[in-house]
Amino acid sequence: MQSELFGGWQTIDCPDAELRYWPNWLSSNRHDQLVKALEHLNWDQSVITIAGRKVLTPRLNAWYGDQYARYGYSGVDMPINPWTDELEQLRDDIQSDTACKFNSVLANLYRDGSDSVDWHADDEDELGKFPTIASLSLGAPRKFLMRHRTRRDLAKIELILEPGSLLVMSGPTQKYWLHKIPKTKEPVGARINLTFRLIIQGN
Ligand SMILES: O=C(O)CCC(=O)C(=O)O
Ligand SMILES: [Mn+2]
Repeated sequence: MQSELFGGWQTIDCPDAELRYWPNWLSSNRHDQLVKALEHLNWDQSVITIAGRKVLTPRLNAWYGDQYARYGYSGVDMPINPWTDELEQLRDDIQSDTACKFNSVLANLYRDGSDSVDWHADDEDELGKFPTIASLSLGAPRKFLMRHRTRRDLAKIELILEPGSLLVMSGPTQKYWLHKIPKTKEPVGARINLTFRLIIQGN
């Protein structure tokens, strides 16, 4: 199912999607330094509205980027924090390895196995029709699931996102597929995920 592409990239063959995975994108030294630095991000637990009910998201998050890059989901308008040195350096490095441009990053902190993100696609209008999302994982490995929105004949895709790995979803992926990080009863430590995005309509 997976084949070497170039450099550290592996393509993940999958209809209606473009997926690239780079298992050890970060060296272990840089990974460990980043974990320490990212603890100090401006973490917040958003209240989202689902089916008219207000609930706390089962994870912490923080939004960083260019000042005009406004972003919202599920009724939350996320306040934007200016780039930190670490996040800006990561953005530059990811831009040069993916040949894609990003103006913002959504950081997620999964404190343990009871934190999660439910089925969704990163398909908000401000990301454009065919968004590229670059997703960097640090800390505990967690399962990442994908399912096609309409094709029941296609099996779910299951990846373990390893610390230091970079997953890039692009092309039609968000239009056709949903993804999630399920809760787990396994004793897992904290995980940080950074999803670099390009917000097209700033105001
Ligand atoms: O934590 C992850 O790997 C995925 C996060 C995610 O899907 C999101 O922030 O939109
Ligand atoms: Mn997502």
